[in-house]
Amino acid sequence: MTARFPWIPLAAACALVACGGDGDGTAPTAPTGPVAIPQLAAATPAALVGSCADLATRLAGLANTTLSASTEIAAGTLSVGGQAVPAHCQVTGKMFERTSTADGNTYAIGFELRLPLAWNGRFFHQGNGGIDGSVVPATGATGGGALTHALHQGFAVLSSDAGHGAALGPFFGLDPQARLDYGYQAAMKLTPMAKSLLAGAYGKAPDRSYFGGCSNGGRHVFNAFARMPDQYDGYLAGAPGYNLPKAAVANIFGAQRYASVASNPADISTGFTSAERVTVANAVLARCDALDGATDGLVQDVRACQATFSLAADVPTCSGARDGSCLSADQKNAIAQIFRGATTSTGAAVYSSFPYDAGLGAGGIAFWEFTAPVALDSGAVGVIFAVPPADPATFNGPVFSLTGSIDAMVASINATNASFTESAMQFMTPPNPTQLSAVRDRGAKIMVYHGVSDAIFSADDSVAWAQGVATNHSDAADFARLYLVPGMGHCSGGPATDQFDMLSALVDWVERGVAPASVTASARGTGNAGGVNAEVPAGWAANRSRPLCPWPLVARYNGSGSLDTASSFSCRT
Ligand SMILES: [Ca+2]
Repeated sequence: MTARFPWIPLAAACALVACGGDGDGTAPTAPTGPVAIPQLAAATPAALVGSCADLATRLAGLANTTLSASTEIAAGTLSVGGQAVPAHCQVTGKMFERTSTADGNTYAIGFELRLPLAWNGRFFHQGNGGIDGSVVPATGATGGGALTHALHQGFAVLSSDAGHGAALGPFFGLDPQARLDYGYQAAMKLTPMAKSLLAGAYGKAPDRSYFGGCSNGGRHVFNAFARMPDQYDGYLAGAPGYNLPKAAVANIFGAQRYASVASNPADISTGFTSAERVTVANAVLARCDALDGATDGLVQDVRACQATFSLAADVPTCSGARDGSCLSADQKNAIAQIFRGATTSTGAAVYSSFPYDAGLGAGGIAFWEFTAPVALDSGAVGVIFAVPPADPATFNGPVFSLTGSIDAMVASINATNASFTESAMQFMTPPNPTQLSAVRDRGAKIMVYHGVSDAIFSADDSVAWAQGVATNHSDAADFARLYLVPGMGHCSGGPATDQFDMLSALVDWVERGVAPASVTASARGTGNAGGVNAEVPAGWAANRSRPLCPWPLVARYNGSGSLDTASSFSCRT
């Protein structure tokens, strides 16, 4: 096989991150740690049994399931990230169709499975983003500017709407069961169905099963390893919103702070303009870029940067009118509160701090900071998470977000009543996500990635998770690793090397014992076949590469070699 990891000094990398393999794809060694972690066998290929067209009829007996169609999709009909999708069988259906006694609407868990005619023996459960509600094509895109995707690699891929359609928007939250399905129950109902369907389609159940997704999809991944650790062998979570209700309230808190300093009250983005965000990003770079040994537009040493950078001291304070090159004292106060982390009126933390990073000027930031709080977080908090839900007849998202009480919102996401027996913080979040003995002891592995410039789910919250896992498990690095992606926004984009194939690295770890000492990521500059990221800085090589390092290691410059090449950097403390 082709080595997919850059050459790095593994002795250094292994000082803090115990390595279960040599990192170059050959000669895996036995994992280390307090307990003997079993090595799972590699999946083996199989071919679809019989024709695709009659599959839906042939497998009609699956419990609580209606299969509506099975259709062969020719190779090249679909393309994802510049990669033609191989020939496969698309099976569509729904589970647990019902009429709600709460709102009278019809609900079901809509899904599709895409089954490669030439199967690699693996199942990939695709967690989708946002508030779900759509059966996103089951191609198994895994966040970042992926080099390939699971279907391309031969996985059978499942995608679902998590139990509600898109037509209702957030108002599915009026139905208690729809909330639970969105939170975690749809994934738990789909998992055995999908495995049974694959067994019928291929003549054997999947040898290995994976769960992957970014954002809300990453949240689904966290719920999967916390709630059904016996069902999956590998978990790939990007930008995991594993405290999603808290993050949504925190984002509304941010909107209220921006509104307080907006020059145009009708447009909260005027509280922190594009030019001002670039000014702050440049100030972060001026203070932090070189901390990793290379002045290259990337802040790799995230932790040192947070200890070094000061919004108050390192960004000019406007002496007169705001012109984009400075922040007013009030702006500094408001923005610093957001980065320190939203609080209630009594100073209690709502969610997480956010790290200062070089991607603050990117376009995605504006969407998450100024549009999402009124367009998305309002409905999520008010209708899907709150107990009781807001009255749809009078609910107004912008008014809710810009004038609502943060304290009341925090209370509402923790509330229950006779109809809604689980609070949002219960149904949306993984129970005990840092207690992972069940995952470890069966030989399963977890890989998490998070853009440091993500403005909606904080990389700091993922670091908190990794710290918690390390606290609970002295051998944490043998089964769970977090990779920060400097400069990257929410799942992709920003001034970053955001193209990587973490799924192949995960398979190598799960099935071959090759621990991912680093994962090579590339920029998607001009000419990138999988789609160009317009935010790659002009001074970078179009295909600049970097090692993504397992936290707490940092990609540091070796002192010589091209600043555009991963081999010039090593994962070190
Ligand atoms: Ca740097």
